[in-house]
Amino acid sequence: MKPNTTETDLATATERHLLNTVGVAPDQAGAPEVLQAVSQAVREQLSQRWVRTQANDRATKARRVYYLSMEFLIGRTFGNALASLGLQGDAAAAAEKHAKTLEDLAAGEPDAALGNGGLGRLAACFLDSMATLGLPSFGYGIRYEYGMFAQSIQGGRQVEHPDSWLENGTPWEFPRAGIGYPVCFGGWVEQPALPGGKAQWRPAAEVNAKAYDMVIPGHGTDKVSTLRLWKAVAPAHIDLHAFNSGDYARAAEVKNQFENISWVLYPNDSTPAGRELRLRQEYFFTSASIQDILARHLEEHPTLDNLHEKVAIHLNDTHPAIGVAELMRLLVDQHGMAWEAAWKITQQTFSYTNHTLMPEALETWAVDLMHHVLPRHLDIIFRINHEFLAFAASKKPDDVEFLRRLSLVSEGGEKRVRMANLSIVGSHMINGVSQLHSDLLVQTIFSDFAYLWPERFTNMTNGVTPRRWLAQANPKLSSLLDQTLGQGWRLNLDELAKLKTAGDNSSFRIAFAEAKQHNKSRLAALIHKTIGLQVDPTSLFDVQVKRIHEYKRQLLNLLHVITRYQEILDNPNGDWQPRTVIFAGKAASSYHMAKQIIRLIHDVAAVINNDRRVGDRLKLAFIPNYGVSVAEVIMPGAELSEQISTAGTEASGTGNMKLALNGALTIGTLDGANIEIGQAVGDDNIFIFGLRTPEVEAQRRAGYQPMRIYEENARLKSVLDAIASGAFSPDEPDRYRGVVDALLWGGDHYFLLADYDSYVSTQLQVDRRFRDRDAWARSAIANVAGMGPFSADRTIGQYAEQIWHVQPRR
Ligand code: 26V
Repeated sequence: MKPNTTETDLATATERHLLNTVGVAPDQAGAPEVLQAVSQAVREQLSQRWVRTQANDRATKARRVYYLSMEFLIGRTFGNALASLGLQGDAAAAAEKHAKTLEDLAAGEPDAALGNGGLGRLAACFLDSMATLGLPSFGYGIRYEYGMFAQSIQGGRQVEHPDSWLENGTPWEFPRAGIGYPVCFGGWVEQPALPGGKAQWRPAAEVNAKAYDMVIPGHGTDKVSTLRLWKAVAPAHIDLHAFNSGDYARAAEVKNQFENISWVLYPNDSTPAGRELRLRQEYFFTSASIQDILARHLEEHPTLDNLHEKVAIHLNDTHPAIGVAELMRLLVDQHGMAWEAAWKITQQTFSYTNHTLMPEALETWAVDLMHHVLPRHLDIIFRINHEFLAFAASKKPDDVEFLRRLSLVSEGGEKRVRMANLSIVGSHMINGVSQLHSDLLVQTIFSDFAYLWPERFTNMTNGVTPRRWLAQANPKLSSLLDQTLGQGWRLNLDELAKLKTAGDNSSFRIAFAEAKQHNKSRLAALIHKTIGLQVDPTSLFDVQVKRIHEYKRQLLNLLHVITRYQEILDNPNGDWQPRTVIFAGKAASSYHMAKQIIRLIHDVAAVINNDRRVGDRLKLAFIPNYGVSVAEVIMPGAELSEQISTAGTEASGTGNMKLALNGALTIGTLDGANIEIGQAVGDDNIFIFGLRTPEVEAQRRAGYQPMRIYEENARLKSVLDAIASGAFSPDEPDRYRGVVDALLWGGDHYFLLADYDSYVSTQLQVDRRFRDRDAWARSAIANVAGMGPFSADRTIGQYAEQIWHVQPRR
């Protein structure tokens, strides 16, 4: 929607900003300066929308939703902001004056990579949908100075580099000088002298949380939303003594002790980081956010008694779960509310999404640590637990094990606070992120809670924003869709269903295939630019891009690659369908096995890509530094989407949705959202293989024996023997012993060997389908046509209606 302001002439504004804001003579401006100036011109227009949106919400005293998340994986903002304002044409003209294209400019913007993977990117897609649906909403998080590390590959190994995305500032944030809150840590609690009296927290330290707002433009609307990020700042009075006495080093050290809270994103994914600093981060941003929420409420309402009627707070996983105790503390200790009333309000205010079933990823904090960092909150958690267990005991008298499992505090060894349990007890709604995942939550890890409160558990299948993942990332396909369907799909993705018959139209199929070919060439160019490998752009582009994790089974994919390699050598005159297998993804810096898998991919690639006997029939590429911007090039160029996690382990997946939306066919297990994708695109248009969740469970119980599979399967044996004997690491033959041993002797926890045969034979079906280019195009089109339900607009619409009870204002 084009803005109706007095200055739509972006070119004029750009020249003004070059001179007045950037400080450069317009004829001297290079791409970075022009990017800065255009961004400033765009920022002005967003700022005006922002002010209007906020004024409107204040005037109507709107009920608002607050999305609390440790991570927001935003990526770049420039292109998205232009699209939302309908200013791409004007911006291109402004850039043209300086002999630049929009692509030249956009490439200079660093990604805002304030997240690890799926959970963080989902939060960013949700912000886009909340703004677009016009929900009165805020995201709240941390303004990390350093986001997700940058990955380079040296000698086949991952090397991590700091991501200093703020080095040159960002035009998309607005520091809010007037908005800050104290956040306290440590100290002790003075218990009340008389029963019914008040506890007093005497903290040992205090840090300031300072607000920085990022503007989140909506599409097809004047509404914008806000992502408020907190930066930790040492209080001004801090150790003035050291400073005054000239001990600057000591003064700096003390300052750092406070400010390090918002320095760096924890680069772990799905593994508990039992570090005190992370607990401080969680409390820091949660406390600041809730203080801000209460302050806003009290500006519009005389009392906190109606908080739950005006405020919905969503916990994105358990990372902000301490908010349950913090809201209780603020209501009871600071605002003098009675405990019972405060608890009712708290439960009605919070809701919680779980994003993983992996037991090792469920957060717990040692009681001793919590006592040290947040003594008052620990007291509050104990009281919540006491009352909760009394309630639970009334439902199943005499079942001690039941109570033990429900308790917010685990006993047996070191006592720990279970943040998922706290989140459930403190929330009125709890959801998983795909139908399978939500069902498994209720049947497995949360079954005792579901017994108490079945009505609190629900499903909200994830979605992705079609603005970034189709309109922006794939202009070629988008313009074909515009010609065929009109432009409405951007705001109503269900319109893609109209493509269902388009697959029958041969000229549409040809145009569709041309768009894919264009995007494959773009991806091939990225591969060449980043790793110097030439790939055949007519080969089948087979893509697995996501965090590197054992449960996602990149290694299973690699076993297939090696199988194919060996078979090509055995049968050099066979009629092989040429393939390019593409990987990208980061491994947590401390995750040894994941890093070994990256190294193995590189070692295998070095052998295959240089084997003249193979030629173009098989190529293996690892694209370094996977992130949002790299994904925007990969997704449109993919033909086959690898979604091969062990059934029951991937909560949902969202890359699966982005790839299918861009016309890739999925090869996948019946896991996470793959199941719903299959239902939406039809069984003929997806390649499903492998064990199902109950079968995995049954084999685990019966005693799974990977060694037997190895002994009985010559093809598999030959692949594993090659890896184990150093065929891909001749300079160090034992390098991958550990990787193979984990499968053969370590129990193959993720059932790679069990699924191997089914996977390899399904890959042959993929080849066969691909050779019939017409049939492939029909299936690819059916995938795009079926993706309507996987818009984040659908997901957010459901959250708004069923959990948050906030009204869209579109
Ligand atoms: C845990 C931890 C533990 C401490 C260190 C930092 C850290 C960071 C993230 C996590 C939890 C990661 C959970 C996660 O990303 N789950 C993914 O969520 C996606 C969105 O719902 C979903 O599509 C993926 O299937 C799921 O793996």
